[in-house]
Amino acid sequence: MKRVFVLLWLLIASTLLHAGEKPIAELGVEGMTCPVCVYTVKKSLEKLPGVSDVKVSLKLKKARVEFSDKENIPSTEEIKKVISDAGYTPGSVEIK
Ligand SMILES: [Cu+2]
Repeated sequence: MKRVFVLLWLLIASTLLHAGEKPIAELGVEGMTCPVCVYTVKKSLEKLPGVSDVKVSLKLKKARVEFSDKENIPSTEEIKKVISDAGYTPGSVEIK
């Protein structure tokens, strides 16, 4: 009986720990030269399904895309396509 409680507690604890965890994609973006480029890339990435937040750094040549749930993350190819369609060169995409 005690063991059941321990297992149940572990289950609840892990659910709570992962509740605030959102999937994130980090990618390189080459070719941005000014704040308008940053805005264009940001707006393009925001059109991907399930996106909850986008941050783009001109200095780091990187974009960070946060998704609202783990089930509907676009593929790295889809993410790269958005960047190239916007007129920029996508670098490697890392999904965390
Ligand atoms: Cu620009």
